[in-house]
Amino acid sequence: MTKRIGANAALAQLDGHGWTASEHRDAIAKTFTFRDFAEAFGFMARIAIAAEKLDHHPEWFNVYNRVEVILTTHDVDGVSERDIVLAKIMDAAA
Ligand code: H2B
Repeated sequence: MTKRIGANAALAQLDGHGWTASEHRDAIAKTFTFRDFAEAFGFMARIAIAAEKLDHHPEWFNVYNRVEVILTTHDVDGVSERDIVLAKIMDAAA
């Protein structure tokens, strides 16, 4: 069973690395910037495969070399350990 831990508890485990708490909902956010679209989309392709394996999916928005990510767990309507796992995979892949 996935437990809601909240954005602040998650941020404490992601110390630094540019993650912030979303303002209007229990979620964490980060903007990744790459050299160009090919690198941004390559990142998204790698993360898409990891997300499928985890059955945990990001909300994201891409413009050219920028990928804005929001992580939250829909099943618990807030941030869970699953978001920390995906955030760390994203940081390692970027
Ligand atoms: N992704 C995210 N971010 N939160 C969820 O609660 C979630 C998910 N649930 N991916 C999964 C899929 C669920 O809908 C399926 C049915 O397992």
